This record gives sequence, C-alpha cells and structure tokens, in this order.
Amino acid sequence: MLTLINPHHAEHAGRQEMFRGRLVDCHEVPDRLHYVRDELQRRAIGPQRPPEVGDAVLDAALARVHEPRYLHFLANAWDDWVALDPANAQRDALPSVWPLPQAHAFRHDRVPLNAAARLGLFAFDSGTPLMAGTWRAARAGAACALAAAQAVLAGERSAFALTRPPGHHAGPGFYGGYCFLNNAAIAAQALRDGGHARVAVLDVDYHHGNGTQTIFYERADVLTLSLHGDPHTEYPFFLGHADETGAGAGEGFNRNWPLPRGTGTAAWRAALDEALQAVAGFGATALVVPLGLDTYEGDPISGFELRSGDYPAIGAALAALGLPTVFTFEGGYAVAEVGVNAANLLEGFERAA
Ligand code: SP5
Ligand code: ZN
Repeated sequence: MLTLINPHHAEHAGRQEMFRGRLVDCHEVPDRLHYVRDELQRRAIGPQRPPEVGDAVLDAALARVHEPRYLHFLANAWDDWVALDPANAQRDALPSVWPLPQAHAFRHDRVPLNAAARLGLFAFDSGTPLMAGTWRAARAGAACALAAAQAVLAGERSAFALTRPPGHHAGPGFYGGYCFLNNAAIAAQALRDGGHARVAVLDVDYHHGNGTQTIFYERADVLTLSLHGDPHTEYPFFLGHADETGAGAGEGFNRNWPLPRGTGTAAWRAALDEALQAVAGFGATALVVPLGLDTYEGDPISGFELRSGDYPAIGAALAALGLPTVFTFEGGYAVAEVGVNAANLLEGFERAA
C-alpha cells in the first residue's frame, strides 16, 4: 500500500493541553507518526513518499470542505497570537473564551479583532494547542490526504495518508480534538470530484468523527458512519449519538454506533459488521477510513479493549468491501504500540485485497 507521509508534521508539536483545570503533557506527539512509519518500513508495506500537490490545487481542495474565514484564520492564527503579545512566541495558543451556540445570543458572524478571542470563535476545546508550525503541518497533512485520493483515482487499490495533526474532529469552520483540517473529508470530497458518485466514510477512531459528520450531514452523496465511545461519557461529548441520522437531503446518510467504555472485540466487530453492510447497501464506489488506533486496550485516553491481534482481521473485513480505499491516520496514543497496530490493520487489508 502506498503511504503518503507528511514531511512537515513535526513542526506541529504541542507542549501542553488543558484537561480538567490543569495543563497536561500533549498526547498527540510526533513520535506517534514515527512509530507507524518505521513499522510499515520494517514490514515493507509498500512505498512511502511525500505528497506532490501544488499550492493552488491544495487550496482548491481545502476550500471544498472548509469555510474561507476559517482558512484565513488558520493561516494567520500564529502570527496574530504573537502580535498580541511578543511573549506569546514562547507559549502555544489555547483559547479561553467562547461565544457558545447561537441560542445563547453570542454572535458568531463578527470575527473579533482580538487574536485570543478569535481562537475561541474557531476552537471547540482548550486541548488543541496551535503553534508556529501548525498551519504548515496541517496543510502538508491535507496534501497527503489529497494525494492519497489522487493515487486511488489513478488506479491504486488503496493509499494511506500518514499525517499528523489528525483531522476527523475538524469541521467546516472549527478545530478541536487535536485536529485542524479534516483530512478524511478532503479525501472523500476529492474522490467525489474525481468521479465517484457515492463515497462512504467509515470512521473507526475511538472518538466520534464529529467534524466529518458535520461536513457531510446534509448530503446524500457521502455516507458518514462512525463507531466510537458513547458521547454520554466520552469525548467529544456533544455529538455522536445514534439518533443523528442526517438532515435534509442527507437524511438517512449518517449513522453512529456509540459503544460503552469497556467494549471488547466481539461487540466492536458486531458494530463494524453493521457498518460494513451499510456501506455495501449504500452502493459506495469508494471508501475513506479515518483510522484511529485508540481503540487499543492500552490506549491511555480511551476505553475500548481491542488487542493488537485483532487489527489484521479488521483490515481484512474492510478489504472485503472490494472498494478503492483511502486511510487517514487519526488517533492512537499508546505511542510504542501504535505502529504495530496500524501496520497490523493495513497489512490485514493488503493481504485480503
Ligand atoms: C484525533 C483524536 O483521537 N482526538 C482525541 C481528542 C481527545 N481530547 C481529550 C483528551 C483528554 C485527555 N485526557 C488527559 C488525561 C490525563 N491523565
Ligand atoms: Zn481518537
């Protein structure tokens, strides 16, 4: 399997994230990607190369998924943060004030001139540090997703966008959950634009793919499915329930499988089988898999009990759909094990494909 690897990912390396009133060390660290890269190389699971995507082509792909004012914010957020106070150059940018939803009367249509307030307009949590290299890393990561979609459009059976920061929590105009640009959505839209009439996104990260769901919620041409920890108790808390089935033209084209903390292999696989049936029933001609390995029993911030030995069969089950498939690297915070788990799934896919 071809892997598109982000050459700029390490320029995004947060120091601390806010968690329950404390700043704690970031979980989403550069070594996550290094472990995956090295394990794929060790097992010779296909070539690895950086994406070759021109700026104009990338900008057009980003604009298909994200709002102009949000992209403008992201491109300038770090410089604006430092301009607010030169001492900010030594600190990651984290928001601390939010407008809340429209129902609470705060306005979302006026972008504040204060750079710290702007963080709150576009971020939905205070656990997603933004720094000098974030935009460069996120852009290059989106280029990986786009190049993976292009490779599949050119005839590859599958491709893996090995990037960080991850993407599936980022929406049309917001970031959070360690995510800034929605790489899976960018790949799905590129597959649509490249001629696939019906694209399915099957998110297997531990956390609900709220950004992807929101991006496609009113569309019937992209089916969004997510298996994840029940938002009653699990991050991102405010989306991911089973009764979210799409809206308008998209009614019936979103499905969620919220699963309780402690869910093990058998129950998770049963949910996966339902999701696979939904993909087949939809008549998808291409598949995008936001691939989080935080379903692993040893994950430090998650609550499922999948074992390393489960992942090859999961990959094989995905391959059995027989669809051109793009994988995007999402979560997975058991750093020393994330490479083996990712390689297990991708090798399982490749052997069955
Ligand atoms: C892509 C992805 O998997 N994003 C997940 C974002 C989860 N953010 C909330 C993490 C809560 C961290 N808990 C810290 C525990 C400190 N002991
Ligand atoms: Zn996750």
